[in-house]
Amino acid sequence: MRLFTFHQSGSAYRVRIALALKDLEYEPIYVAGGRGSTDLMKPDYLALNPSGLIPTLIDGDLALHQSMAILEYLDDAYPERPLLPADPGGRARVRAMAQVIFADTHPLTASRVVDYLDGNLRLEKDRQTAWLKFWNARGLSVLERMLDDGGTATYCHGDSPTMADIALVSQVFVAQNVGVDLAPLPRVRAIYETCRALPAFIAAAPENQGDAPGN
Ligand SMILES: N[C@@H](CCC(=O)N[C@@H](CS)C(=O)NCC(=O)O)C(=O)O
Repeated sequence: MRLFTFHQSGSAYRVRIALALKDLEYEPIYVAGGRGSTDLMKPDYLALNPSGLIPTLIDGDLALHQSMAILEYLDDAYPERPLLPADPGGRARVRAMAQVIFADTHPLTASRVVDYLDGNLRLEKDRQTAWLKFWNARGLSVLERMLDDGGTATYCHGDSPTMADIALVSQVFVAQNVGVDLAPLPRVRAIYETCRALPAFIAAAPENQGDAPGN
């Protein structure tokens, strides 16, 4: 497999964690992502990923994009060490937590949104930061409430990491980058610390990628 990735991309981080949890080997292809990047709009890349976003996973003849779809694909194609629980209720709970981050939170904090606030709407820097802090904190506080419903144990759902933990860790990374105060989110913080100590999460961590500064 090959993964188009950028160390600072929260969405690529999700896929790196899933691949590492499943012990699947891949070749990273480092793409300059983030604000001002033009690599993602080149025709060759758009043919693989029509959104022009990171990540894209190549598995054989398949070019897969959208991180949630990639996580679901990996679980279907490589079912060992599942990212979803077996029971329908548990699967729905984990998917709901993942969607709070993937659908309701991350899109509002993506670099292209900030580019628009900055370049098109000319919003001052401190207001851009306020926007980022607000949506990050709001999404993570929804997760904090969901973690209080009795289904949580060592991880977001039970005693092995799932898609929900992948979502939580990837968004805490984004939130920390913009200085969100995590003090009011004790459950989120505890699960983040537990996950970050696991070998798969260490291997996938932004600072441990080949394109991270100093590597
Ligand atoms: N919904 C997409 C979001 C992907 C996404 O926003 N990727 C960001 C990096 S985290 C990106 O490529 N940013 C470059 C840009 O916005 O131009 C997914 O889950 O894969």
